[in-house]
Amino acid sequence: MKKYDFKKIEKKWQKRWAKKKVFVAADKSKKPKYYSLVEFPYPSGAGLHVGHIRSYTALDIISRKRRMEGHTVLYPVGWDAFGLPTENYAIKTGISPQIATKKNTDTFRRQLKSLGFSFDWSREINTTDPNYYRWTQWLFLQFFKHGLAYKAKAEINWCPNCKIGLANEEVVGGKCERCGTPVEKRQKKQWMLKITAYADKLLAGLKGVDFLPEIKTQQENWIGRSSGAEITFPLAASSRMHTDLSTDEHGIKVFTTRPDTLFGATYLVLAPEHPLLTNNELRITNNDEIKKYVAAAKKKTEIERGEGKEKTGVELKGIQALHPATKEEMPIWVADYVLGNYGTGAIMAVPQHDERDRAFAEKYKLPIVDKPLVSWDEALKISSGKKTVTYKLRDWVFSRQRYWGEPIPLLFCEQCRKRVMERSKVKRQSEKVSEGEIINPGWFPIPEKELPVELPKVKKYQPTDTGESPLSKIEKWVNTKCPRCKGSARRETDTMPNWAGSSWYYLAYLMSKKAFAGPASIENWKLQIENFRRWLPVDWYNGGMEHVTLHLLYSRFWNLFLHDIGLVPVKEPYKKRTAQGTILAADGKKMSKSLGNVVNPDELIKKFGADALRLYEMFIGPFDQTVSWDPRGILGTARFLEKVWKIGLSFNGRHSGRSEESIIRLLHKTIKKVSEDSEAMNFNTAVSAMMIFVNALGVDTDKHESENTPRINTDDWQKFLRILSPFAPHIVEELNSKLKTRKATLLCDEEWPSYDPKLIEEAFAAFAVQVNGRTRAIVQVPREATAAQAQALALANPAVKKWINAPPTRVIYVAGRLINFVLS
Ligand code: ANZ
Ligand code: ZN
Repeated sequence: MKKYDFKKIEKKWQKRWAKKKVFVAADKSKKPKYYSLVEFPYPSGAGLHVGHIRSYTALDIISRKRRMEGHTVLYPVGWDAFGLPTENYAIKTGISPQIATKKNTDTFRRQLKSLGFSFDWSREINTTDPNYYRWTQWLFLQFFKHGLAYKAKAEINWCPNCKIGLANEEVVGGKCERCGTPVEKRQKKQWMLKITAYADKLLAGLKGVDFLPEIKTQQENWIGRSSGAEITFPLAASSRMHTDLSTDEHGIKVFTTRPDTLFGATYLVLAPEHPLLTNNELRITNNDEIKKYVAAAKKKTEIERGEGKEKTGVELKGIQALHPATKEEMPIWVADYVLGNYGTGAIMAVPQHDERDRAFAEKYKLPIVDKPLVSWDEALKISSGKKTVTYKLRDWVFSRQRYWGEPIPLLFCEQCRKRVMERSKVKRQSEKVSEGEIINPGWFPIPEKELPVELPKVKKYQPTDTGESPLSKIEKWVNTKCPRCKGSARRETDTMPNWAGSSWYYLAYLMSKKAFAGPASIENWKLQIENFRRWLPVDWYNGGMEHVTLHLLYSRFWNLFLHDIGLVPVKEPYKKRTAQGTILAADGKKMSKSLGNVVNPDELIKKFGADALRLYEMFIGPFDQTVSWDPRGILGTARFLEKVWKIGLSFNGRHSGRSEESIIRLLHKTIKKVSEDSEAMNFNTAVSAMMIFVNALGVDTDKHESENTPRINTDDWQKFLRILSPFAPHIVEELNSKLKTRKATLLCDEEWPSYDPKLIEEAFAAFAVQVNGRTRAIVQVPREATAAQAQALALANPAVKKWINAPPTRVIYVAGRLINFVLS
């Protein structure tokens, strides 16, 4: 018998699919469209991870199934290639990120191709390709022009030893990942994207999409909308140096979600960042103590402050606030559990109702009172407060002082800054000045026709000592001409964060090759809208749970904005979003190079074949759960494929008779199960249903094929191959091509089989048979049996018979379930 030579078979069919362009998605087709999307990989030096394969196989199964169901399917892939590891590698080795990226993407591409995924490779993209980032830059400029990009001071993580700004993931336990020096917070002017302007739209959009419930919850919590009220507590007159200032001016505004607890408020707490602390109009007498406390608080992270075990604080001596209702004096404290960038940066403390306030009051012996609640209306009338809404969501810091990112396509002109400032006072006037230029005086977009602003070659990838990006050292690149006054200007040297390119990649896949490589302009973009209309929204998007608060939110934000300015036809880019669970190493730890527990897919493919690996990754456990890799697990799926191979070879066009009745029933049951389980992402149970089916065919793999009597005919067997095909696409193509009775078509082009619901019903029904209400036996009765026939069968059962010592006076009969013989 011919051996199952997966190496040859898999290569052969991968070549044939590519040659026939079966997975190239036609923009124009009468069939309904289906857009499947997986998070495109970051091409790291480590190569493809088994986690990638889990996600990509899952949507490959869906995509292949959809094709068989009659859709034109788009399942694209590309490279999210800007990012830290490549940059750090360049800093260490001097090898340019461009060269490292080319090498890594070549490896990834080879690996993905060896798995037989039905990707449309003709649409491959790479975020570091200047053609790609020309558009990333152009899209950024749309945000800028509409006033949604602004430069402001933001906190960065600063390593005083390496003298560079660190990304959050490079800070481990408060220390620099490379050198272990404690990281400091520094204020630096950064470009920000105003995602907070879209907080409500991002929330509202969740109502109409089919995201996993936990994904919706995480997005909602991240946005963190709280409705409450702002209440002003005036300062006691004695607090002020100059009594002529109005009370309002020096009142403390707090944000509360519980205005009804107003009467229980006994003291106020300010965040260390609160401006009142540095107001020298006030008679604060312990300024030194406060300064010390504030300095210490600034070293802590927001998380340490919020979740710190022991709350600390310092009282502001010499000043008092007044309760707006009782006019009683209230102490004012500064404490770092109150955050400067949330609400108003000040709270009214209600130890009676709030646990944190109670703990703090007990520690510092502050008054705790027991007061009734009042209605919101009443509270708001007393304090003339107003209802407000706050969000946890912060604007998105959109610049980094690093090399390996998209240059931010702006320049600064000092001469023009003054002109813009004047013009914004006189309200815009005739010369066209965009919103972005007004809120960022002196900053101008690089003219569209000069895009992309390409990354210049540098000698050193290390950020400068001052924390500026290495680009700032290339004077020739930095110095440019102002497009307005033609005077000298300087380019922005910050680059975009890792998240930029992935914010719109689902659109990039849809752009025509010509437009993609062409100039960035509104005209060129608008030519793409027909394609956007054809393919959007993405029908099914699968990715990691770790990306649902950042990437998923960011890309929804970009899309909502682009929709608002008429550049995309849909509000929400993704109709459905699911997530796969993590695959841990066999030891239950995260797979990592340093622990030496990483599974190498190349080796597995070499030893067992891509089909066995794909199947194992689906069989490993429930798709949404964390699972541990079992090194022996793949043996099981490999053995299953050997059986399939053996049965498949036994068909020489000879089984044209009827399949065995029980096999037909099981086949239809299996079709139903695989269809439904795949849609519910229960791939593991779909695989096990197919294993059960193959076992039922009862092939003894030790016997020669001619010794096994076939119990299934060719057509039914081919139906089975069709449902297996999205899971193990290569072996089924080979076996299908051997079915001599059929014309040589590709199996992946065939129809997804349907099942006959009548054949799925169980042939027998299990009746509980009772005598005088006590169950004596469970009896299998054919479904087609009449009531009389069923009763006869039940009476014939020895376990029942022995209790029947007289003719029953009455029989209670519940079809398909119960027969009760009542004897009197
Ligand atoms: C009085 C009160 C009484 C409060 C009570 C809560 C319970 P969320 O739901 O997260 O929005 N708060 C306001 N600003 C804060 C800040 N900058 N840092 C830390 N805490 C702050 O929480 C809103 C509540 O958190 C607000 O309502 C305020 O405490 C506190 F029984 O006011 B509350
Ligand atoms: Zn100028």
